[in-house]
Amino acid sequence: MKVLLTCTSIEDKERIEDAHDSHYPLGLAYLQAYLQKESDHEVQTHFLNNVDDVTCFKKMKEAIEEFKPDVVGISIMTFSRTSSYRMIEYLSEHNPDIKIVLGGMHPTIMWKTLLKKYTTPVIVIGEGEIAFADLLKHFEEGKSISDVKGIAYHDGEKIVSTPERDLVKNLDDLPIPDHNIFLWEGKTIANLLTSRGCPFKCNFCVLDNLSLRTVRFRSAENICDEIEQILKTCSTIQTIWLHDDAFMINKKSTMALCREIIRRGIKTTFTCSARFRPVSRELIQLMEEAGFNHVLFGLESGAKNIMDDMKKGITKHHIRYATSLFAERNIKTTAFLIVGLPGETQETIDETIDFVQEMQFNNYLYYDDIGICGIYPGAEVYNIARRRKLEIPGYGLLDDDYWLTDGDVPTYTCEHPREKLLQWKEDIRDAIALNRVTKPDAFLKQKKVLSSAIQYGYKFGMPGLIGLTQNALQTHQLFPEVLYNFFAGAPSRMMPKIGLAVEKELIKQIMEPMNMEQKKEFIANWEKQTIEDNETLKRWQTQRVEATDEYISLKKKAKRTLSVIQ
Ligand code: B12
Ligand code: SF4
Repeated sequence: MKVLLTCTSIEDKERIEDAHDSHYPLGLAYLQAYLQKESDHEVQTHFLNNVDDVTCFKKMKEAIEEFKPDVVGISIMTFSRTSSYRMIEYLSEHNPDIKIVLGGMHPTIMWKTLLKKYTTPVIVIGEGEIAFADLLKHFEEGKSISDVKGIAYHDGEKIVSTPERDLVKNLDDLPIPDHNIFLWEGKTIANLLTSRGCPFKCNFCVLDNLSLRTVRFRSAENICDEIEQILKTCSTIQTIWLHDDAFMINKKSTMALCREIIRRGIKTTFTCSARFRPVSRELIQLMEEAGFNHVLFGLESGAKNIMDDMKKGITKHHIRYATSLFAERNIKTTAFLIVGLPGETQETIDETIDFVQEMQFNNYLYYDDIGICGIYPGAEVYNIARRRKLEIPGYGLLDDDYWLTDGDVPTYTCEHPREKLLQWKEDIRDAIALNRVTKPDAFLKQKKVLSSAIQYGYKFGMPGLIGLTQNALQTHQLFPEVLYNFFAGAPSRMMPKIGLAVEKELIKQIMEPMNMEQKKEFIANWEKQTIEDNETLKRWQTQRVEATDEYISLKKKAKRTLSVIQ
């Protein structure tokens, strides 16, 4: 049979139109590889997430006319669902003989609702490799699909679902995903999964719907075979991104992977998203040796209550401990924040700013963007919003049928209006985003973390910050002293002085366009802020010392209760 696989256009405001270095859907790469190994079907995959819906539609029409598939499989995420709907409608109307199969996160969760709207597709619920191959075999042999596990479809007027299919137990049994479809010479990023699943259930996350909180790891050998294959296929790859649900969740597996990468002499860099626990000095050192140079953390909030309600299983102590360990190595750390999670208030926003700045002071955490809590079906926040009957202008009350409309993924506005959430987002950015440090208000909020920002700038080569620091050193004639301390083996002794010099340079820049009145006001605010900053710095110092003791006792407790992640 001829099988055409695709993932359709992501909604406009979310789409990144740079296909060159974009991430790609590993799910389809797994399906393609599995079908190629386990069947004789002719499979073609089209990656259309990054194009607008007109182009997406045109490319699919051409592919259908040329390839003449018997089956079209569409991978759907919530934010690509509307272009997928258009595809289903087109296929049902113009090519009714082609069988439509849907899979991915959105259909896995919303299969019932989807089948209310569309009668033709068959939906594969959950992991797709084995179920899809089984379904295709039934299609080919003309057999009833009622005994294919893990699917849902229309049987006449009735919507039926078959018994759940077991998750893939041993991930090493799956063939290595087919990266060739998504990689070409010139591409610098490749994607990889070392595990599937996460034992937690954060209130904004949907991932448990697919892997049912069951964590499975690939062997280090199997992963390294894939890495070597990627690097052989595409010589321009510089970084491999690990997209696991929860990479680093098991120290032993992470260390085994690092050791195998080192043993094989694999030469590339790795970026991973990760949790703040479990970590250890030994693990982070091994990661650096293996080539990990960027770790992205889901911090989400720095407020204790929100952290507890979020159910991520992470406390401020874990974060303090992890950031202090990462500060010792040359691994860039980025964190993500979400504004507007349930329970958010002005106090929790202030607490988040304070905590993030404290972390930035220990080891500068860089922030790419700050998200506003979106409501994805399958997440706890969606259930809360549904219960509270969130009103979405133009769409009435939020219920499952909302996802049959073309509406955007709504934000969690049960507790605060969107404008408030946007304002909080801006407040946090003012307090932590380096590119805002030349704005008077943002400067005042950020000045206490300047010296660690400078260290970060030098460590990871940020030209703007380096230039600013060089100028400050020159103007304040600090070069001889810096050199002296460098050769005396105590370069960090100079950091407070360097920080102050940069602060003075920034003050000069900021005050230049101001009139006398504005200058006076700014200086008064600066003085007030400096007194506050000194208090804050003292408090952070005490918290850090206290945190170490508390962390040790927490770790002992965690070992007993959460053996799965230790
Ligand atoms: C890589 C990635 C991206 C990449 C690429 C997306 C892609 N097309 O894969 C990019 C960078 C584009 C991306 C972006 C975003 N992402 Co993203 N992303 C991921 C990530 C980390 C990995 C995806 C992956 O490779 N999974 C592994 C494969 C094996 O699983 P899979 O894709 O689900 O496929 C399996 C099954 O679903 C099924 N299947 C899948 N398709 C099909 C099709 C058929 C026909 C069949 C039969 C079966 C089938 O079989 C596959 C194999 O078992 C996931 C988290 C995760 N670990 O899954 C989030 C995830 C998909 N992203 C998510 C979100 C929310 C986003 C963002 C909106 C985040 C944000 N707020 O900015 C943005 C979107 C905006 C944008 N700018 O594009 C959510 C999606 C929620 C939802 N309901 O759709 C996820 C699940 C993360 C989460 N914690 O909630 N993301
Ligand atoms: S730890 Fe990460 S993957 Fe696990 S539930 Fe929370 S957000 Fe989702």
